[in-house]
Amino acid sequence: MSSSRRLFFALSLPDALQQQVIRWRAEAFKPEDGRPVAAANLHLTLAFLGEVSAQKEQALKTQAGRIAQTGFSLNLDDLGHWPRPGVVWLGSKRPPRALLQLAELLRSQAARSGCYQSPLPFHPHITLLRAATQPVAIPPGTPGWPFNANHFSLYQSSFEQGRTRYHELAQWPLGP
Ligand code: 2AM
Repeated sequence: MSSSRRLFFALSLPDALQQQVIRWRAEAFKPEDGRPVAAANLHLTLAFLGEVSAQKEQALKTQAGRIAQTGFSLNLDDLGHWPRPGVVWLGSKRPPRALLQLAELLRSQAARSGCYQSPLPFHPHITLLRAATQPVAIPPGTPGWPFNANHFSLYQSSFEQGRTRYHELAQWPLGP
């Protein structure tokens, strides 16, 4: 019997940017606003896959490897709060077309492989705080970090010793 894993495709944040974001976050929000996501867990999800069998995982990796997509730069200059899932997020006021195309491709490949895809429009974001279900004073802006994406990755999400951990399983380059 094959085991299944909880998987998603995402862009990871460079370590230096993770540190800049968490330093700024500590100043920008109050402890009661929500539970901060650990620096190493900051990422931008491209396609959430859910529980995936080993066989399906292999097929999704093969399809991901066929993607020929250029790299891109995005400016992390937008902030918002979704009270229902309790998420405070960092995003981009003008997400580049290449980012939207990459996510669309991964999401349609996932759907064709039988991974349920939300009908809600894709809104690229990096979750900063969770359990943010009460009103949050969102700061007027961010320092506007530029972020160059030159690869995308497949991650496994697991819950170990009371913590969510993301393990990178594979990565693929984004072209020049
Ligand atoms: P979130 O940060 O907005 O919660 C790993 O769990 C990643 O997959 C997170 O970035 C999370 O988005 C996203 N995710 C989790 N469950 C999801 C779902 N049912 N649909 C879409 N994305 C999901």
